[in-house]
Amino acid sequence: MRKDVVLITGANGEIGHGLIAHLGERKNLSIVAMDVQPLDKTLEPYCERFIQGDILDTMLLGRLVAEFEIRTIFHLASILSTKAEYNPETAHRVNVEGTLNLLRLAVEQSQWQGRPVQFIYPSSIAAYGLAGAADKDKCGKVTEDECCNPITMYGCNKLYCEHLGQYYMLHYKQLAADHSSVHVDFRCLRFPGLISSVTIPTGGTSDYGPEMLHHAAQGIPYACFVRPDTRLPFMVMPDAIKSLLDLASAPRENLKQHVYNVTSFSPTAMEFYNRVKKAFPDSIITFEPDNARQSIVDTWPADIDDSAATRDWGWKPDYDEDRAFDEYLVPSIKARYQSA
Ligand code: AKB
Repeated sequence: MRKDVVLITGANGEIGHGLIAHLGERKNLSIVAMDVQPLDKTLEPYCERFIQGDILDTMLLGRLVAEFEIRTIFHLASILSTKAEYNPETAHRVNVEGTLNLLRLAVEQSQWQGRPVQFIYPSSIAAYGLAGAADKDKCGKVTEDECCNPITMYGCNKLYCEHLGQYYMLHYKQLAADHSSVHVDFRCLRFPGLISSVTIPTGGTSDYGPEMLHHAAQGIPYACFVRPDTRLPFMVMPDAIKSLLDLASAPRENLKQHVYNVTSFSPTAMEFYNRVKKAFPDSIITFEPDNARQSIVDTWPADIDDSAATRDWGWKPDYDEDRAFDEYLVPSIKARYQSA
């Protein structure tokens, strides 16, 4: 008998870390986790199995079919926006071919099981591409269908994979006689910048928020790489996990679209700085904008419209800006570094 499991790729990443800890605490699911690096020790007790390997390794993914009945795939592994610009072709391979491999695994699993396999995919505000800072000021909240002209490799990859997921769900091998036997239940969230009290992201362009906070808490000086007036949407990790699980448990018939924006609050970098300074008055934070990274952030919207998620599956963040800082980020980050 093969075992019913949830597969989580990118296990050590920011979202993977939070999701595995959350699902693991519930104790009602068997988790198979994958990452290219050894699994973080704190996550080991939550996982039925950890597979250290690359999502580009199709032999490795093929072996999973023999052992497990994968009911849901949370495909979280990716190379983020700044890192992707240093080696765009490698990023394309990981972000696009890796996703393609996981979608094929989902198809194969659904055929073996005779039932749909859920594929939960985090996309990003990087899928947007506004014309620059002036356009950003004018645009206001953008819906899922507006301004999708990404200028980064990561953004292009995310936008394309949103479409790829829909292709696998609706049209995969559409000319084949048994076309209707394929059931990938693809569900996608477009995330804003994420902030966790446990992990620091690596290689993103919205990282100035979490980096500022984690540096300040450790008494390390920080040079913020965007201008003080730069505004971006953010969300704390508990809300990101909640949105993934709420979308996964929404009745399929309620979902009127495949990609949903979710967001929580939209501070400027200066407002973020003020929050951090209030919590850590001795911190040393300067603004030293990096023109190239600033230009990327200038193409990402200042706010996104998540009303479709509210309408279709009742999305509402638990943490507004006050609660995010006062009840989650500041107390847990203080506790984390004081005990370190
Ligand atoms: C990044 O900055 O690349 C990510 C994202 C916005 O998806 N945090």
